Amino acid sequence: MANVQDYYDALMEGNRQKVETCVQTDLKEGISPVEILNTGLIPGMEKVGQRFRAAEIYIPEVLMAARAMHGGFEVLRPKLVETGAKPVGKIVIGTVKGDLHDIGKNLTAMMFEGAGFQVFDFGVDVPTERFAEAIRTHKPHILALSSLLTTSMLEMKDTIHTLKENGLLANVKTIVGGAPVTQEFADEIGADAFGGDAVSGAERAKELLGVAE
Ligand code: B12
Repeated sequence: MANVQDYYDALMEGNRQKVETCVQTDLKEGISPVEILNTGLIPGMEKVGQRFRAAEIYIPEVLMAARAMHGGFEVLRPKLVETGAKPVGKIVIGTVKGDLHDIGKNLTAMMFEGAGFQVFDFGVDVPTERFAEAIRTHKPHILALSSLLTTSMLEMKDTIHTLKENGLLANVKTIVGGAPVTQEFADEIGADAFGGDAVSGAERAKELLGVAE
C-alpha cells in the first residue's frame, strides 16, 4: 500500500518530481500500478480536493497539484498498459462541453488502455459535433463521457440524446462518469453504463462488450 501522506505532501507542494519519485519508489517496492493509483495518487488528490472545497486552498494550488499528479500518471501509464491484454475494442473519450476537468478522464482513459482498449482521447470541452465526428471517423465500440460539473452534466445528457437522435449510437455503447455522476443519472439519460471510478469504469466497459473475465 502506498503512503498517501507522501503523495498528498508532494501534490500540495505542486512538486511533480517528488510525485514521480513516490511512484517510482512504490513500483520498486513491488506495489502494483493500480494499487498506487488507488491508495496513493487518487486519495492524495482527493485530500487536495477536500481542502479546496473547504476554501483552505485556491485554484492555483489545485492546478499545481493537478500538474504534479500528471507526472505520476506518466510514470504509471506504460505499466498500466503493460498489464493489459490484447486490444479488445475502441473507445472514444472526452470531457463534455463547458467542462475543463480532465484528471479523472485521463485516469479513466489510462485504465481503459490498461484493460486492452484502443483509446481516442478528444480532451476537454468537447461539443457534441466533435463526438459525432469522432464516432464517424473512428467507429468506436464505446463512447465514454466525463463531467465534473453539475452544469456540464446537462451537456452530457444533451450529447447522448442528440447522438441517439442522429442514429450515431446504434452500434456504440455509452459509459459515463465523473464525481457528480451517479448510476441513477446514467439511467435517466439513457447511458448504457456508469463507472464510479476509473477501475470500475474499465470493468464496466469490458462487460459492455462481453469481454469481462
Ligand atoms: C482539480 C479541480 C479543478 C482544476 C481542474 C484541473 C484539471 N486539469 O482537471 C481547475 C482548477 C482547473 C478547476 C476549475 C474549476 N472547478 Co474544479 N475541481 C477540481 C477538484 C478539486 C478535483 C477534481 C479531480 O481532478 N479529482 C480527482 C479525479 C481523479 O477524480 P474525478 O475527476 O472524480 O474522476 C474519478 C471518477 O469520477 C471517475 N471518472 C471521471 N470521469 C470519468 C469518465 C468515465 C467514462 C468513467 C467511467 C469514470 C470517470 O474516475 C476517476 C478516477 O477514479 C474538484 C473537487 C473534487 N474533489 O472533485 C473540483 C470541482 C469539480 N470543481 C468545481 C468548480 C466549481 C470549478 C470551477 C467552476 C471553479 C471556478 N469558480 O472557476 C472551475 C470550472 C472550470 C471548467 N469550466 O471546467 C466544483 C464543481 C461543483 C459542481 N457541483 O458543479 C468541484 C466539485 C469543487 C467544489 N466542491 O466546489 N477545478
